Amino acid sequence: MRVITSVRIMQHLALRWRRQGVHVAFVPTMGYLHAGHLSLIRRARRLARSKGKVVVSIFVNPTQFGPTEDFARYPRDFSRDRKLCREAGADIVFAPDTKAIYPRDFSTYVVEEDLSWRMEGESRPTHFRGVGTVVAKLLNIVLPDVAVFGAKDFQQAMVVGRIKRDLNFPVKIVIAPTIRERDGLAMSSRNRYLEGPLREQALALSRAITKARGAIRQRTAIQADALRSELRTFIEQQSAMRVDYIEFFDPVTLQPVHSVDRRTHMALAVFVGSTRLIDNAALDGGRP
Ligand code: PAJ
Repeated sequence: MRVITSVRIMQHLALRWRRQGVHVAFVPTMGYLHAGHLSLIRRARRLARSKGKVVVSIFVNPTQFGPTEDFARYPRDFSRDRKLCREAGADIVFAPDTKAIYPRDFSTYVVEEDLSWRMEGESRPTHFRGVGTVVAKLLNIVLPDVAVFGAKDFQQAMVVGRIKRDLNFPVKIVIAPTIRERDGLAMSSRNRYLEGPLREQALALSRAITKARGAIRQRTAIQADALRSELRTFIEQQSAMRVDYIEFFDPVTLQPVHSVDRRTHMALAVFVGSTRLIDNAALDGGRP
């Protein structure tokens, strides 16, 4: 496995692979890897097949963090990440520094204008502009045939899929399932912020999904507002928890629904102390 930090070297290698017909599978990440990321890398390994190449990028992208968010303290551990990438079957770790991706007079952004407004986009107004821009850049540098994203960030995966279609990126977008801890907590690099009793309280996110599933199993359709306030009360029983949003929506259009049923998708964002966690699931699924 090779580590590349130069944009030019990475793109030259990608162009050479393209000329040679080498199949490339790509997993973009911000590092501090956990089992969720590793499942994406293993999926990419299978997609690339034995003769193909797997590229993992590690880049904490400043443009997707708001001014009051955790960019500076976002966890980083490059030597551990590098080892994990090798073990999971990566061929290349692409780890550029900020200057390589954003030169001083950088002034071009990719803004998706339909799926981005609600949920994460409403709470984090410049977030998807940063994600769209860096993902577009990474796709142009790595030139993959397929890129793997996690369902953990469902809205992000949908926004990326729309950008790919709208801007004709010649790449296939694959969405891989959310990997969870044994007790249901969705894996996240931010879980490391959860100290003491906060770790236990954070279970309220996945439990809220389980509760919503239970509710629709008992009744055929439920008013979204009623279910939302029931779940908000349930979550905020925990002293350190504050709900940012709970949304029920159509999984294709991301349009909110008034009446929740088995076809509905649920997403939520909750502050656990000062850490903001997100989770989501289809309401007709098994254990979240
Ligand atoms: P990051 O949060 O590091 O996540 C990288 C990829 O791993 C994303 O596709 C995310 O959905 C996926 N992922 C995270 N936790 C997961 C879990 N528990 N199960 C399955 N997949 C999981 O998402 C980003 O970085 C950035 O926004 C990025 C796309 C790299 C652009 O900067």
